Amino acid sequence: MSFLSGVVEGFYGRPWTMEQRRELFRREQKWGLNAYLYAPKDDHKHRMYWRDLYTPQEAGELQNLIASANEHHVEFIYAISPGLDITFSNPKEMATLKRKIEQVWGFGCRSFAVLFDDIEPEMCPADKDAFSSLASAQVHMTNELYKHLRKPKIFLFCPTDYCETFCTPSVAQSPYLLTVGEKLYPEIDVLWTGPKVVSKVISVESIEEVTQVIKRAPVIWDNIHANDYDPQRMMLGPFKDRPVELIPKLRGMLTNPNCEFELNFVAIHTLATWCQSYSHGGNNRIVKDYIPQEALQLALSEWLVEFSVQDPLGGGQPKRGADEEVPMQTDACYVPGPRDKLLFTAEPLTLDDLILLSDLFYLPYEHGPTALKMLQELHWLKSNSNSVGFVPGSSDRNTGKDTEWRARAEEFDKMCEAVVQMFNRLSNVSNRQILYDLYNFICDIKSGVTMARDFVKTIGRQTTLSDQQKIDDPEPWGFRGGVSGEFQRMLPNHGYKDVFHHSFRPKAYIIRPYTQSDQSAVQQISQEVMCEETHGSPATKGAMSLGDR
Ligand code: GDL
Repeated sequence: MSFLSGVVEGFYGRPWTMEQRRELFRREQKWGLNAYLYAPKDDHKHRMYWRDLYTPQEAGELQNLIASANEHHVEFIYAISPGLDITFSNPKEMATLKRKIEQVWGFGCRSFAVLFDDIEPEMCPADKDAFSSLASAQVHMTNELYKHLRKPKIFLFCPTDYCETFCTPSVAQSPYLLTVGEKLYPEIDVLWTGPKVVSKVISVESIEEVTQVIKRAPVIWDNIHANDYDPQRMMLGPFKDRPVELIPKLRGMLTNPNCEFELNFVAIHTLATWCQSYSHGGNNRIVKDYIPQEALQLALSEWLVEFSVQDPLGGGQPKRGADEEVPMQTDACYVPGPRDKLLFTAEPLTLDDLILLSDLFYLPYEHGPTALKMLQELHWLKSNSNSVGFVPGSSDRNTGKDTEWRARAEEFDKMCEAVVQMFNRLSNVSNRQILYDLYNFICDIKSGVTMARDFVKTIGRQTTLSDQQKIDDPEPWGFRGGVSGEFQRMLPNHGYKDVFHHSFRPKAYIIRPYTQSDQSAVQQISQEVMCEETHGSPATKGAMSLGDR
């Protein structure tokens, strides 16, 4: 198999079900992908209790799963992660590892991986005596297993230093990677996540560099669509910022996507489009343009169809064949009278809804265009709040600026309304499997947007007394995130990036005397401060006196 393409189930959290994995294989085959790396961090027998053999029931399930992968021409690669507690120098440990892998071999699996990601790099005293470094110990054990299995065609190794940021002092000079390059059998492939754990961009040059060191083309384990590190995010943007020219320089590309199975339609579909952009036609290589926005559009159009499928995986409401009798329901033939309430009818989900959804939950380092626009507008409305007569007596009141502010506030409100409508249509879709995977995220964004919307109304003085009461004494969804949320709010500018970018970097200021021309800027700052302190409620009096002072 020349280029491995597909999915690694390698995230933390609830592993996918067998039925979801079978569905994954169907999709992979349909979209031309060929590999699946089984590495769910929280499958006990993959990592924490790697020594334990599978029970007969588990064995049966895995055997069926592997058969299903074969039927769909998807290479099933079983990964084991013994690194948390293995003693490399103890022969019993090697025997245990072999026995475990032999069991999986017995299930019909012929491709394997040994993973050493996310472990302590410290060796125990016994290993320190036996090996010159952690890399030597890991490589020794991996080579041994590879030989024992009579050199499987596909055998992967995930180093502990699996991305550039983990390498000291650099990729080119990393003793760890140099050992891997020197000592790991050349037929064993090496996994690599790129410059970072979650890489924004993976450039051709960066791959050429690591290839030199590890002496083979890596298989990318791509975390671009992973969401196990942030419960408020899912990644619905397109596979991007990995140039198609990478393909001939790689041994494979596997994506480790969102924990929620149904949220990966876009991630996997766009990866497949990316893979198809490069193919070998006889002696010629064919490189098609890969345009992420187009790939996304294609994926979303196909995903839209899935939303109207009735309960594909058999959960939720019972599945009904066309010839099955519909159970009698008391309200099944209820027809409202002329003066009765109309029956609820669900509006169908639209492609625009899905585009908006993807924009709101795009990629780790990037928001989609509409989300960006909403953030920019909110920022503008907040920064120009003095244009709406916020400061009594301000000369801006009812001027062109005031009109512009109100027009933009109205536009912002419409964008917020579109999010609420999207939520309503999503919550009515037939495919409850997708909905349930989406639910927490769409609830969260709806609350976030509603709060922003209320805030803008407050600045525009469009709040009623009851709105004001809600702001003064909010329900718990007015201050979300629990203790973690509190921590975030207490940090400068609410986040890690800003803590390091703003607080600890020296800055140069020019100090000069105050002049008359500074007045409006000073008043604006004082308003913003007061606004923040009162969580958005107009504190005009205080702001006035502070600004004036
Ligand atoms: C990681 C883990 C992976 C996890 C991902 C995103 C690798 C090789 N390992 O470091 O299990 O899902 O980050 O949180 O990527």
